[in-house]
Amino acid sequence: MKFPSEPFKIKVVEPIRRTTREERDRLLREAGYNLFHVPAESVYVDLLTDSGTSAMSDRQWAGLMLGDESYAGSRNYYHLEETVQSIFGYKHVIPTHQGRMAENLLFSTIVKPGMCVPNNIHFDTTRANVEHQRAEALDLAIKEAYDPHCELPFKGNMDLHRLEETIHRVGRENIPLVMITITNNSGGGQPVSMENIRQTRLLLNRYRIPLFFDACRFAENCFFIKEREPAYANTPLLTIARELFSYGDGCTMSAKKDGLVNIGGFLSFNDDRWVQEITNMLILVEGFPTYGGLAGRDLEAMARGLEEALDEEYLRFRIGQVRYMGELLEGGGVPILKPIGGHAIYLNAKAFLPHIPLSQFPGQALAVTLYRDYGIRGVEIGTLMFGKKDPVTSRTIHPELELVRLAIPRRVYTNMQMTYVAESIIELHRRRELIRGLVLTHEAPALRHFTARFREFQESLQLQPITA
Ligand code: P61
Repeated sequence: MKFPSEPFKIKVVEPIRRTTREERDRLLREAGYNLFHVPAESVYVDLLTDSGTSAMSDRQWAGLMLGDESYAGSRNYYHLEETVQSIFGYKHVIPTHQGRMAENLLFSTIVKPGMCVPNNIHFDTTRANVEHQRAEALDLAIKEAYDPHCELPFKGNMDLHRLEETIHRVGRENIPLVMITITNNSGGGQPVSMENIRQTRLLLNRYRIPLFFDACRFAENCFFIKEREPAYANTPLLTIARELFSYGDGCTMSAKKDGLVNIGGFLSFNDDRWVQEITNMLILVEGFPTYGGLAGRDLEAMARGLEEALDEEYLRFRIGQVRYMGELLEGGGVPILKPIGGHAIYLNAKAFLPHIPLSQFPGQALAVTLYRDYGIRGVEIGTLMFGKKDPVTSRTIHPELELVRLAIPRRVYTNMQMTYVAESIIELHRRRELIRGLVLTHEAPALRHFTARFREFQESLQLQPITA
């Protein structure tokens, strides 16, 4: 079947309150047209993120009741440790409350000022944590990763040529580790091939540089390997995962994605030299090493979720559901980033709204209209999130892509709700010229997308936008 139906039935339901367009219009005005400030209760289909928004299984919920809340040596920690070792294969397992803490512990231990950390594309928290150590976070994905139309099976791959050039340019002693993000979130949820990972390992062996994975969406990446890399067509997903991680020295993990939990993460690695310093820091900022900022019950849910995430039937449905919505949109003529990735659909706002100049935030205008007209919440990934000020002219430097991400939570929405989303966007696309741009009225110096405020652009009110 092209689009497998749900491999689960629904045991508990969470009613969604329907709102009117008038109500959403008022909420938007109150929120300064910033969707982070709209109450989630007033959203019909919430595609803001796939992080921490998964529905847990009955097996995970049952696991919560087996939570051992002992301060030290909780049995749930041992279950997590055993599960992580069996999938990822690394010696040390350090639980954290979410992914960015794993990043912080790792980088604050091994990255020093002036160093350089290459990645295919850093996610924003990873970049921020590298830069916090006053090191350079360098993105080295293949150049096709930046072309929204180029269809490659493994568009998340590392550019090995540029990686080797970088090693020569900055010196191996200034590269404490190389990271690979699977799947590549900032590049559209695109997978990395086993072959590319193997070649990266071989290259790094020559320079004795450690390789780490940002493993948030590892199960989805493994499914793409099985689907697209012929040598793995008949390999069980767990075997694929074990081989993939065997090429690395460790990983950071936000279990809020492929751990199928609402909170949790970990850092795992082999090197005994780092464990003492990292554990000391963990105790300082998170807690004792057998709970790392989480309750025993959270550890149990995470252990069970990691096992479930590699279930092939689940993944076939999961990847199929994202593809289902993407293909409906494409069929309806809506411009989207290609190929369709593992966890989200990205609307190409520049092509959707060619009449709105970048200075009027077409991505944000599209996200706002989607919410106002249909109760659907996505997130702008474009000028608002990544636009930078030129330090000399103070003009905005626009990022290459202007996108609206529709991230699909795991096991939460039915295909009928996905159909609703696709049909709404197709309808909106037909009357796209009625959508107006936005004028920025307030911005914070850093991570401005969380707190920015806007007003709607009106021809009669040609006030200067503050970014101009
Ligand atoms: C997301 F706007 N992702 O995609 P933590 N690595 C990778 C991630 O995708 C990721 C983390 C590390 C989110 C949540 C999010 O400014 C933002 O458990 C590839 O969230 O700490 C998270 O994992 C960090 C969205 C996070 C944001 C920060 O929606």
